[in-house]
Amino acid sequence: MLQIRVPDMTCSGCVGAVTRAVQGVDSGASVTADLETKQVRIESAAAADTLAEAVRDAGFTVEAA
Ligand SMILES: [Cu+2]
Repeated sequence: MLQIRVPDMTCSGCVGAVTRAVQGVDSGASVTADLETKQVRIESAAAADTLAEAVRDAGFTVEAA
């Protein structure tokens, strides 16, 4: 499980983009996002660095949760 904070995630479209980025790395990953707290919880066997990089590549900021 990876918990990150994505401060520039502002709407459900952003959540969708983050989810697609993560699932581009691991199609079986599950992503739970909270727009209030900007917290994103990722259930995946993929490496944390790889997942974070994919979210960054999609144009988002990734911070420690
Ligand atoms: Cu958005």
